[in-house]
Amino acid sequence: MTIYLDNAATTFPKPEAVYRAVDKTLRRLGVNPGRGSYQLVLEAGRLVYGVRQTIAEFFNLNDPAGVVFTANATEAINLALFGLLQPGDRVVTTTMEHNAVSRPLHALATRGVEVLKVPVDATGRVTLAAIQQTATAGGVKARMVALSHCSNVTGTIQPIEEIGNWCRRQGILLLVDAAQSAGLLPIDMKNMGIALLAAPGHKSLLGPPGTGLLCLAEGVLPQPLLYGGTGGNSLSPSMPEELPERLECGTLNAPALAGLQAGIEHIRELGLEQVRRHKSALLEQLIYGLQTLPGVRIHGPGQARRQGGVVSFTVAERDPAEIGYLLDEEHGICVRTGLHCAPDAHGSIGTLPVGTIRVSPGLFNSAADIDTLLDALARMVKFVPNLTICKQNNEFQEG
Ligand code: ALA
Repeated sequence: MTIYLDNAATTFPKPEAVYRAVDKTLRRLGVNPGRGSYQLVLEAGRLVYGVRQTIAEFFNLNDPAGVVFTANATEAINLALFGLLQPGDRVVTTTMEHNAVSRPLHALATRGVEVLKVPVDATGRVTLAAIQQTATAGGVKARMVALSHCSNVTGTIQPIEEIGNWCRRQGILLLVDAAQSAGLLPIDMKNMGIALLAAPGHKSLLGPPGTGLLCLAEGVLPQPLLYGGTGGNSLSPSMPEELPERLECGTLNAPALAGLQAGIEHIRELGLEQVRRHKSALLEQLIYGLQTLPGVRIHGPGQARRQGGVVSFTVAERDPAEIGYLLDEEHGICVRTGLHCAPDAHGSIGTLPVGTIRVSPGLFNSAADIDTLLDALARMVKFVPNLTICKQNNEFQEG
C-alpha cells in the first residue's frame, strides 16, 4: 500500500468529480474554445468563462476577465514579474522564496531591476516593519513586493493582509505566490490588498496538472509574456489590449480547466474551514509525534495553526534523502526530501546543503497514515544503517 504525503508538490488523488469533469469535457466538448463560432465552440467558451467566474468568486475579484490561465504557478509569477518590472524599478522579496520567484527575479536583476531580499526570523516569518523599511529605503519607493503566502519548506504563513494593506496605501503592487495556500487558507484579494495572485490549479485547488492562474486586481495590466493567436482581431499585429486575451494565447486546456472547476467546487462544498481543520489536525498529530523522536528537529513554526500544509524536519546525523528513500522503499510512504526548489529558504532556516524531510498531508490522508509514518520513523531513528552519507551531492551509497 502506498501512503502519499507529498501534497505540497501536487495533490493526489483528486476528488472523483475532478476525474469525471476532465473525462466528460474531453469526450463531449473537446473543441477549441474561442476559436470559431459554431455551437460547440461557444459552449466550450462558456465553460471556460464559468471557470473564471468560479475563481474570481473564490478569491473575491470583481471581474472574471482578470483571471488569466497559465500552465502553472511558475508561469503566472513570471508573467507578473516580467510583465510589470522595468529596469530601474525596485522589487522587494524575502529570503524564503521558491525558485519560481527567486529565479525570475535573479534574471530581472541582470536587466537592471533592483531586487532586495528581506530576511526572516528563525521560523521563516517576515515582518511588515522589515518590508516597509526595505521598500522605502533611501527614499526610493518599491514598485512591487513579491512573496509567498505560505512557505513550501516550513509552511510558515506570512502576514499578507498587513503587508497588502500597507502596499495598497503606498501604491506598491503586491504579488502573492499562493502556491501553498490557495485552496487551504482564505484569500480575499480585496480585503488583503493583493494586486496580483499567482496560484497552481493542481495543488490545494485540487485540479489537474497543467493548470495555473494569475488573478489581476482592477487596473493591473502586465505586458504579455507570450505572443500569438487569441481567436479574434486576427488582422492586428499586436496582442489585444483587453483581458484575459492580452495575456493568453494558444489553445487553452479546457478539459483540465473543467477539472479545476470541479476541484474548487469540491472545496466549496466541504468548506475551506473544514479543509484547513482536517489538514491542521494531521499536522498537529505529526508535530506531536515528531517531538517524541530522538534526534528529530522540526524546522519552522512547529505549531499547526501557524503553518500551512507542510512540516519539515531533520534527523541528527542522517541525510534527509536517505530517510526519504527508506520511507519509500521499506514502507511505501511518499515524502519529498532535499531543497524543494527553495535554496534561499533552506539558507534562512540553516538546512543547507542537504535540506529537510517534508511531509504534506492531503484531504484524503487519515490519522492512521500519520501513525504509520511515525512508527516507521521511530524504527528508523533507533537503527543506524551501514551507509556512507555524501552530504555534498545529496546521495548515499552502501558503505
Ligand atoms: N513547488 C512544489 C514543491 O514544493 C513542487 O514540492
